[in-house]
Amino acid sequence: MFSRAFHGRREQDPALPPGQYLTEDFPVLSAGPTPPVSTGDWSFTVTTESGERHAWTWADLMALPAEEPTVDIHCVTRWSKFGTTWRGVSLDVLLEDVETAADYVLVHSHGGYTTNLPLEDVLDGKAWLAFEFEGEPLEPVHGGPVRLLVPHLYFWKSAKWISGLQLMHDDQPGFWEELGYHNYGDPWREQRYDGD
Ligand SMILES: Nc1nc2c(c(=O)[nH]1)N[C@H]1C(S)=C(S)[C@@H](COP(=O)(O)O)O[C@H]1N2
Ligand SMILES: [Mo]
Repeated sequence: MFSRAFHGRREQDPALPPGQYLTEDFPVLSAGPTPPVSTGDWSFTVTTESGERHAWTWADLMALPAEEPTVDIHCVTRWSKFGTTWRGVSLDVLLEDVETAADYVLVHSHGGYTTNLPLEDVLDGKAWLAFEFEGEPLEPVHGGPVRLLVPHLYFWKSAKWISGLQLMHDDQPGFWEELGYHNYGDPWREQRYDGD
């Protein structure tokens, strides 16, 4: 009975960032309609700060070595989901032969969505171009055929329907970052809004 006193206040799950709750669902959060993107006309373009372009088709992407990361995801609207399994190509693989001295990335999506990140946050095994979720092709509402997956930051950085990366010397805010969300978005430091 005495032990109740110690358990009266529920301990925060150490894997759950501050201010988040766990969900088993996979909510859909989109700032606009789902753009029609098919694998047949899919392409991914990296533009460097000097204007050089590198492009991949769906067949190019499929020919690259893929990984199956299992990661926790955290949305700024406070839901988190543990142990999601994806299949995708690491950005390390895609950027391997891209010569750049850029420090920042502006991610572009079909439909006009953008989000910004330091380049180092998409390197060293921290980001993927994901095309499967839990063993199935990624559904269009969740960004299919291909979305960015950057699980260590709030999920708005994981751009759905990704079309390209723009490498830049100077940082430039994306869609939500312009509207007052935090420029970096680390869920462990609860960087939800500008000034957090
Ligand atoms: N292109 C695009 N990517 C996007 C968004 C969007 O509106 N458009 N919403 C972001 C936000 S706020 C979140 S939380 C996640 C939601 O992904 P989901 O709908 O698969 O849960 O996608 C992110 N990527
Ligand atoms: Mo979000």
